Amino acid sequence: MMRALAFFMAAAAAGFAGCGTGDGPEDAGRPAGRPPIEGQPPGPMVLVKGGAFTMGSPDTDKLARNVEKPPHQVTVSSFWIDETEVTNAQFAAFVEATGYITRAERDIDWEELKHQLPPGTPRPPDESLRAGSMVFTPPGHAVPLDDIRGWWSWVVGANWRHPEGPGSNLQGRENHPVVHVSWDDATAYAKWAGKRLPTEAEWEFAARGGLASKPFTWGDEPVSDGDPRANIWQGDFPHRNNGADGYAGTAPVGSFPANGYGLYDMSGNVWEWCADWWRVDLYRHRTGKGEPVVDPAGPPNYFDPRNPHERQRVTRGGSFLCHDCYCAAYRPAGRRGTAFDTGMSHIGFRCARPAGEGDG
Ligand SMILES: [Ca+2]
Ligand SMILES: [Ca+2]
Ligand SMILES: [Cu+2]
Repeated sequence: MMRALAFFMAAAAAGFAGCGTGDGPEDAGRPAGRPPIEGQPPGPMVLVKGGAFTMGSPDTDKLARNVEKPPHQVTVSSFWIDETEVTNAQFAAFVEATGYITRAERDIDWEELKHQLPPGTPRPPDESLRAGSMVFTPPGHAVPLDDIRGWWSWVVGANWRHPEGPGSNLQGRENHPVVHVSWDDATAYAKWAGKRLPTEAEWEFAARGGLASKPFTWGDEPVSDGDPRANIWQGDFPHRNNGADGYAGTAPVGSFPANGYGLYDMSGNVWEWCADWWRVDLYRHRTGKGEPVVDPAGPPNYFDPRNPHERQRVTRGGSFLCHDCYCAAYRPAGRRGTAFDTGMSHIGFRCARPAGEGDG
C-alpha cells in the first residue's frame, strides 16, 4: 500500500504525521540504558508485571481522539518488552544473519497491491511500482493540514538502509530506531529474535509505566514544561521544526527519560507496530459487550471506514513528527492504524515476549 499512498491517497485520509531528515545532533548515547545480556537476543528487555488498568482516554482529555474512547478496564498477564525501540544496529544483525529483504527494498507486486485499493483502480506504470518508501519531505512553507501529500513523498530507493532515499545512509545512526519497516518486516525480526510484537493492550499498559489514567507517560505535566520529555515536533508543523528537544529527526534510542517501568521512547521518537489488527470502533465494541477484557489479542479483522481496503495494523506512541496542532499520539492512549505493508520515515517497533515460569 505504500505506493498506493503516494498515488491514490484521498486528501483527508489517514492522519500521518511527518518525519525528519535525520540531521539531528550527534548521538548522545543512552544515558540510563543497560548493556545487552550475554547470550540473549538483541536488546535488553524489561519484565512488566501483569495487572488491570484503564485503557483509553476519558472525554476530559482534550487531546484524545474518538478511537481512544470509551476508556475501559483491561487485564494483562506479565510479559517482557524491549527497553527501547529496535535500533538500526540490531536490525542489521538480523539482516546479516538471515539475508532478509524488507518490503521497501522489493518492487511492488501489483497483483497484491490492487486488493488494497478501491476496485477498478487502474494499474500505474511500472515506473511507479519500483521499490521505495514514504519519506517525510517538509515543505518550505505552511501547507493545509488536511492533505498529507504536503509533507510525505514516495521516494524510490528509500528503505531502512537509506532513510531519506539514495545518497542517505545510516552513518552515525546505528543507535537510532530502524525505520521504513512494514508490519511483516517487524514480525520477521521478532520471530528471529525469539520474540513477538506486543499486543496493543500490552503496549499501552507498558507505556503507562504504572501511572493510572494519566494523559502522558510521565504523568500530568504538559510535554513542553521544563526539560524535554520525549522526541516530538516543536515549532510549526510541518514546515518549521525548531528542534528544541535536541532532535529534528529520530533520536538515538534512550535519549529521553524512561517511564516508570524503565522503558524508553514509549512517547514519540518513532511509531511502533503492535501485533493487532486496527479497528476504529474496537473500544465501543468491547464496552458494549460488558464482559471482562483479559489479555486481548485484538479484533479478528481490521475496520476503518476511511480506508476500507487497507489491511491496517495498530501503530502506537507517535513520533518525532507529533505536534498537538496535528497529532498528539505521543500520549499512551494514542492509537492509529497503518497499512501492514507500509514503511515510513517515522515508523519502527519494539518486541515483547510472554513471561515464563519463575519470572514472577
Ligand atoms: Ca524533536
Ligand atoms: Ca516510540
Ligand atoms: Cu503524532
